[in-house]
Amino acid sequence: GDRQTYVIANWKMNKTLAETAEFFQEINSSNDVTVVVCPPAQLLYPAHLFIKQSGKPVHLGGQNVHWADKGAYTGETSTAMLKDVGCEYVIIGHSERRQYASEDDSLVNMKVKQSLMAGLTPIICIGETLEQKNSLQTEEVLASQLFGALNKIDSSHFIIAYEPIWAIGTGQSATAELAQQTHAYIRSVLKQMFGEKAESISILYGGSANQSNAAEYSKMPDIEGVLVGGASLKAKSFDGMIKVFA
Ligand code: G2H
Repeated sequence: GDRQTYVIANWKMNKTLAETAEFFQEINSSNDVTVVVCPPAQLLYPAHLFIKQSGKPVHLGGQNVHWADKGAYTGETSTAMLKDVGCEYVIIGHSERRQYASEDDSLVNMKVKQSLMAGLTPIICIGETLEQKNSLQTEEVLASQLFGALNKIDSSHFIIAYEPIWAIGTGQSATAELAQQTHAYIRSVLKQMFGEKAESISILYGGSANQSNAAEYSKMPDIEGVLVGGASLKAKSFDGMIKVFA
């Protein structure tokens, strides 16, 4: 189809400057899939330089962003700052930010709006907890996260990452069949909101995705790539996943 495919690294709070340099020397990347690396904020600019130096087709993204243009927000990073150091993408509403930084859907919505205005592509994370899954609330939770995150947004220039919280960093990845079924549901909600434009929105799977399970996800009609944490830290395993989707 005409949906873009992505393999995206979310390094979370990992890596030194030296490890960052090494990573971009080692990865191979590919022109057949959009590869995005999201390092911690402090490593964005050196990462940008390492990517340029390498000549490899790798794009850069932030892991978080603030909703305001600028001002008295100690410790925060603006969309303009991300763009200034070479970012084209930004992860918004990751479950770890929802959990540890109390981000809710309305804050996610403000960040998505701000990012779209700045010309950054938001990678919007949604996903249910184990408790919600077990009480059969998955669809309800995802629909409310989508309506919340995308409230009063016309542009469909964003990426959705479905990251079931029970699968994050646990090794308990969702089966490709379950992920496909959930992605199809997510697309049906996006259709309610965006009509036919929803057909071209990429929906990525995240949650213990790795070199061995990537192939199964890649075969599914509504899975346009992966958002990868643990398995993105080693250039070799991240490369393996790029190859699967390329
Ligand atoms: C989900 C994912 C990347 P991991 O958080 O965003 O991490 O692949 O380690 O489960």
